[in-house]
Amino acid sequence: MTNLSTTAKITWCPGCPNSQILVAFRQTIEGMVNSGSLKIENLVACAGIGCHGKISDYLNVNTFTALHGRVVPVMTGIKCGNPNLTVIGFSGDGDSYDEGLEHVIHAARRNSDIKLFIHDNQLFALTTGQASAASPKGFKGKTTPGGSIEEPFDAIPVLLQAGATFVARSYAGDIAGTRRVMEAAVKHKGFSFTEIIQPCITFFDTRDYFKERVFWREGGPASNISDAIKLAGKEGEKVPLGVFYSTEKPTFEEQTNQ
Ligand SMILES: Cc1ncc(C[n+]2csc(CCOP(=O)(O)OP(=O)(O)O)c2C)c(N)n1
Repeated sequence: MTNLSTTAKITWCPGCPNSQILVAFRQTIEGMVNSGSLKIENLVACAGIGCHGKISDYLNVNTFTALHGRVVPVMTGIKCGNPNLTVIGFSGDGDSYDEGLEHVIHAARRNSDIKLFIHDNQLFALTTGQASAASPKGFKGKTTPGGSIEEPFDAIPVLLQAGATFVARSYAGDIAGTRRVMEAAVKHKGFSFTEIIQPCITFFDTRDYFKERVFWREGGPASNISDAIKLAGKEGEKVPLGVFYSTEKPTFEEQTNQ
């Protein structure tokens, strides 16, 4: 039986939902390996810089920790170099919506066959609580003591418009649900984008806020982008979870091998 645990000491804050993402991912991969749908030696888990990036220390698989905001080009390079690999990346809202947004959009546009998981805690956690592009308007942090004056970036509609062929949202506190979404994201052929709501219990504890508002959308993914954007849209105070869009298109790497 495959076991993805390592002996590295977990240095996330006790109770951090990053640990729940780690458990969901380990269970997803262990299940896929044990059922024969994935070979562990064919998996590469990449990570960006931030609290989320520590996940690479806690996974007994091939890993690569990229520069801040540069997890997607590293993943693309790995996949081009060896298209037989399953390439997964963990990133933060700071890492992928501030520093590295251009890479994410172009990977979606190319339908690069890589799987990106965003740990969305709506701020820069590792650097102790500055506002990120995902922080809500009014967010008070180290760089916005009077409250952020900016509207938050809503990634899912942008990624759908850019060409992502799989788009989903999950909530770290629901390990079983996150595991379901992760398995679908990993099995998807093409660019998969999954935003995982991951409250930062130290600098912006939104656990109670989200616990009351998240819900799993019934039914399957939408068959077109405008319906997918509607499915993913927040309805008043409610935050939908699930796979909003999933479609097949030729991948970037299939075409680079011409
Ligand atoms: C080029 C560069 N700029 C800035 C930093 C400093 N830095 C390290 S982590 C981080 C924020 C990470 O935020 P996020 O990606 O949301 O990850 P989290 O810590 O919230 O998981 C920043 C700005 C850096 N390491 N490299």
